[in-house]
Amino acid sequence: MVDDRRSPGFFTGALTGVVLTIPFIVVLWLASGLAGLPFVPFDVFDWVARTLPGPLITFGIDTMVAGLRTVGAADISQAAKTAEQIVAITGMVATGAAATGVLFVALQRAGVRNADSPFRAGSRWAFLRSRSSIGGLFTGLVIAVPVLLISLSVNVTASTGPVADAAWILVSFLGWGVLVGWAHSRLGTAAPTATEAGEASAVPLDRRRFLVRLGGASAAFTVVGAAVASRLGSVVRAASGGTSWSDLNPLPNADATVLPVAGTRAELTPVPDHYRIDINTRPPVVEEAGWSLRIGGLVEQPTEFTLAGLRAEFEPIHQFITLACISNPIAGSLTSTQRWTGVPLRSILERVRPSGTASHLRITSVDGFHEVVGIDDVLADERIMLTYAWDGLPLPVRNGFPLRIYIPDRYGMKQPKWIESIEAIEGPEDGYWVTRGWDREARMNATSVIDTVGVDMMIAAADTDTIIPIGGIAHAGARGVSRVEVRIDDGEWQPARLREPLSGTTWVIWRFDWTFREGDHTFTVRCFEGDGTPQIERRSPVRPSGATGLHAEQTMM
Ligand SMILES: Nc1nc2c(c(=O)[nH]1)N[C@H]1C(S)=C(S)[C@@H](COP(=O)(O)O)O[C@H]1N2
Ligand SMILES: [Mo]
Repeated sequence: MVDDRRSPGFFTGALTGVVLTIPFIVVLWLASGLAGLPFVPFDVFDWVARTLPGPLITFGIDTMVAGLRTVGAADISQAAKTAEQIVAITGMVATGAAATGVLFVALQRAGVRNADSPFRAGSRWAFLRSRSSIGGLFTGLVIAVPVLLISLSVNVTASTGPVADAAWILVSFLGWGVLVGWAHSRLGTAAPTATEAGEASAVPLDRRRFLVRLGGASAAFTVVGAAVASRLGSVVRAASGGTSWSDLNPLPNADATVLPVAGTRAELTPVPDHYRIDINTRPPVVEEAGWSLRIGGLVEQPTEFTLAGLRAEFEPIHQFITLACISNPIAGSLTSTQRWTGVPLRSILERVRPSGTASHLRITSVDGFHEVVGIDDVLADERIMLTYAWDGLPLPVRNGFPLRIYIPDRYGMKQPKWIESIEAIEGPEDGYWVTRGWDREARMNATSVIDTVGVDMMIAAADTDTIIPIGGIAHAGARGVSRVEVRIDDGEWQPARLREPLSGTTWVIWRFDWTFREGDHTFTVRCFEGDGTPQIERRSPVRPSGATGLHAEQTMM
C-alpha cells in the first residue's frame, strides 16, 4: 500500500541544509581555533581564487575594492578580507543547502517514504541503516573528498598534521551527513505541511514544527559557538605583545621643524594598522620551531638558517620603509610605513656563494607565492634585506612571520612574506602576480595625497587672514620626493613645505598653509621625485602597473 505522505522535496532539503550547515561551520571554526585544525571554507575559497584565471581574479578584486570604497569602508584591506570570508562562508552554506536539496529529491525519486522510517520500528539508532541515513553519509562523503584534497593542498593555517586534518575533515563531514539523514527520516515521519502535500492534512504542522525546532536549536548553537569563538580570538590576541621599538625611542626626525597638520595620517603606521594584502583568506601560521630558511639551487654552499641563526649570525640593519600595494588606487589606504629589521640578503649570499651561471633568486613562500630578484641587484643594494622584525618585535603573523623580503622601489607584489626557501636560478622568471598579468618590474609610481583640509577651522574663519592648514603625504618609492605643490581651483601651483622624512624610502609628510578665501574650492596636489621628475598626471588604473593621476579634494562652504 502506498503511503500518501510524500517524503520531503528539494525546498525542504535546501532549508534543512542551511539549518544544519551553519552550526557545522561553527564547529569547524571552533575546531580551528581550539585545536588548530583547518577551516575548510577558507581553504576552498583560496583554492578557487588561485585556480581561476588571473583577469577574472583581478576583476573580482577591483570590483570589491571599488565597492568597498563606494560604501566608505575606512580600512579597505581589512574590509576586503572580511568580504572574502563572508563569500567563503556563504559559499559553504549554499553548497550544503544545494547538496541536501539534491539528496532529498534523490530519496524522493528512489521512493523512500515513511515506510523506511525507523521511528515506526521503534529503535532509536535503527535509522542509521535507513536509506535516509545512507544517503546523508554518502552526500557527506562526496563533499568531503574534494574538500579534503583541496584543504591538504592549500591550507597554511592548520597546526595539525595532514593525517589529523584529513581524518577531521572526513569525520566531521560524515557527521554532518548523518545529521542530514536523520533530519530526512524525521521529516519523512512527520506529516507534510499543507503547502507541500498540496492538500489539507490532518496534522499539517508537524513537518514545519520539526524544521522550526531544528532551526531554533541551530540558531542557539550558532550564537553560543560564535560567542565562544570570539572569546578565543581575544585570548589569542592578548597573548602576543612585548615592548615595541617606538615605545622606547624617538623617531629619527623628532626635531624636524615642519609639523604634520592635524588629520594627517600617522607618520609611522602602528603595526596593527599596517595594511595587509595576500592570497590567503587567513594568514599562514608558521611555527618557528619547525621552520628554517633553505637556500639552494645554483649555489656552492647550500645552507639552512633557523630564525635564531639569522638573528645571531648577521649584524641586523634597520630601515624605515613605506610599502604600497600595486592595487592601491590614488589616495587609497593600501600603503603603510614601518621600521623593518633584518639581514642584508647580500651578506647571506656571501655565505652560500651563487655559482657563475646563476642570475636570479627565486623566493618561495609557504602559501605558494613566489617572486624573483636579480642577484646583481642584491649585490649592488644592501637595502635588499630579509626582514624578521617590525618596530622591534617579530613580524606579525599576517605580515609574514617569520621572514619576508624588502626590495626598495618595488610594489608589495614583488616582496614575498612567509618565505621558506630561496633558490639561485639561471635567467629570470615570472612571479605569482606577473603570470597573472601584472607588471614585471612593478616599480612604485610617485604619488601624492591630501589627507586633510582644515575645514573645521574654516568654519570659524572670519576674515581673509585666517590660515587653513592642508596636509598629506607624498611618496616615490626609493627615489625620494624633492617638491610638493598644491593648486587651489585653477590657480598657480604653489610649493608646500616638506617635513624631513623618516628615511629615503618612506613617504614624506607635507603641509600647505592656505590663506582662507570664502566659497567652494578644489585642492589638487602633485609631487616631484628626488631628481625632479614630475609625478605622472595622466590617470591610469591600478592594473597592470599601479595607479597614476593626481589627487584632488573638494570642500563646500
Ligand atoms: N607569501 C606571500 N607574500 C606576499 C603576498 C602574498 O599573497 N603571499 N602578497 C604581496 C602583496 S601583493 C603585497 S601588497 C604585500 C603586502 O604586505 P603586507 O600585507 O605586510 O602589507 O605582500 C606581498 N607578499
Ligand atoms: Mo599588493
